[in-house]
Amino acid sequence: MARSSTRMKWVSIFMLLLPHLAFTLTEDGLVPNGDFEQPPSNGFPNDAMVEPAGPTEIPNWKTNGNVELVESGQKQGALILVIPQGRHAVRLGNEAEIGQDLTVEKGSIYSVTFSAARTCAQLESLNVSVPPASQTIDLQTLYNVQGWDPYAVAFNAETDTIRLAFKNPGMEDDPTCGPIIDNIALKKMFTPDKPKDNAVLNGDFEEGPFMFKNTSLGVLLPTNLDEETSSLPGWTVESNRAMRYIDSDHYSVPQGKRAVELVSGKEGIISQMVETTPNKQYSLTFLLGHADDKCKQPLAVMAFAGDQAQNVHYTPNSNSTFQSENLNFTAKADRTRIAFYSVYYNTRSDDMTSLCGPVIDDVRVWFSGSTRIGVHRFGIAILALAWVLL
Ligand SMILES: [Ca+2]
Repeated sequence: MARSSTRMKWVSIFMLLLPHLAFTLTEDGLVPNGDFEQPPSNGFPNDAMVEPAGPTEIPNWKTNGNVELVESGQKQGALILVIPQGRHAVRLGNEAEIGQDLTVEKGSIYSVTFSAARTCAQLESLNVSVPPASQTIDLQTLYNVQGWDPYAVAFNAETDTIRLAFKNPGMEDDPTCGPIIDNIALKKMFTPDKPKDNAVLNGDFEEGPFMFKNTSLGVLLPTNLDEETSSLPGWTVESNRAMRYIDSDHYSVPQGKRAVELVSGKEGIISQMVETTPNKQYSLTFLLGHADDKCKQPLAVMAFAGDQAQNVHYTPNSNSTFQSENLNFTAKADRTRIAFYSVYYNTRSDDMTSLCGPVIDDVRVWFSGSTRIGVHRFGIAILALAWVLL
């Protein structure tokens, strides 16, 4: 009784604290006018009664070059422009740039989520920068049939005020053939503590980039060669092609609310360097499943741990959307690389175009020796207990 009332007291203290926690968390999300739905002082270009004299100003943003507010239904030649969210977005012409100054916490890692769509250029790319960091995202690969995708890139805030900028580095014959961007959000990354009995950091993928609740396309994670600056703390996307970060609101996720879908075949490698003790035996365990996104089977991953590699096929099972896998290895050094890629290039069976693949989650690396002793001891304890009870 006393214990339950103490628990109630703690629960009520926690409930009292909740609104304050939520207040701090509201910092994560859309940047000011990050969805470009805020009307310019002279109205949206298509609503204007008279042709505007100069380029339209975009509230909260500074622009450079041919930046245009575009609207859903708007055409470019025979092509209807893709607007990722709401009614408006911006299109960046040749070498055009859009940027915004933001106040952040110096020394923290931030991840920026944004949606991008291609228009008419063949080799479209987008440069995302927070000086001195800068990354060019390849928009050439269409990951899904809707024509746009959310992406996330991370950076380290070296100052309290940063300039977040998006630039089209292209030089096309048609200067308006540039990418469309929309839905720009920022999230301060938090690095989870290293679990006691697991050498993998963020092995359950629960900490990751900002995701919009109403967006069902997941978030693509392009290459991040620097493991310290990752939208997925602990993990590195080593390859040219992206991973898809998925949520349980829109996909099947084996554990918790988030997981990673390997959508780029052998060209999409995700890895982590984990701390190990040389000559000790370890187990790499993980959950392998499907995302419930009509992905055409077979699904399989190649799992690596040090010098061990194993090809694992997903076996469809009507009772579960995932299965548990294990790979044993002996550590050769004090750091061991674990990595995964998809063996096949999969597409959705309904549109035959959207990229998909196997899902991995709950990745763990542990001493296989010590675990066995633990299970053994537990067995003895059960036997002893049974003997006492009898
Ligand atoms: Ca998870």
